[in-house]
Amino acid sequence: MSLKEYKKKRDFKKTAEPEGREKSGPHGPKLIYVIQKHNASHLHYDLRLEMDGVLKSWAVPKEPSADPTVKRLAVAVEDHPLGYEEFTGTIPEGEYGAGTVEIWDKGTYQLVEKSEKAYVVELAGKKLKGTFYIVKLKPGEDKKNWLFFTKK
Ligand SMILES: [Mn+2]
Repeated sequence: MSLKEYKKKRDFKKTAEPEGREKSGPHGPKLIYVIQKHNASHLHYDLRLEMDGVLKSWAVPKEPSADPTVKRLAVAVEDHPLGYEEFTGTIPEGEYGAGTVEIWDKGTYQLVEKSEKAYVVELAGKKLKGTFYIVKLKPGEDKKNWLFFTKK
């Protein structure tokens, strides 16, 4: 887990996004869960889960769903710093991710299971609640594509 890629992509003199610090310990007694609606060149939803001192992140091209018949593609992106869960506003034109960011859902979560190819989490948000799965589409390959869904 590292913020190197996050920092490399951004000019903190131009964007109001948090510069962030590497942290080793947990942020608080409960792990952070957030989904930010990011209206950039393509509208998407950024799913972020606190893990090992950073926010592990996936970009979900379509609105996440509490409907167990709906599975969403979730593309792994760079780790974001703790504190990013509070960020809303506009990333200026010409900067990485230019566009608006708002909170779509926010809360805490519990990690139920974690492996190379899947995370099982218990989300306690306002829109999404209960057991959700983030499953790698092609286990074994270095692919960024995961699926994000719940079950009955
Ligand atoms: Mn984004």
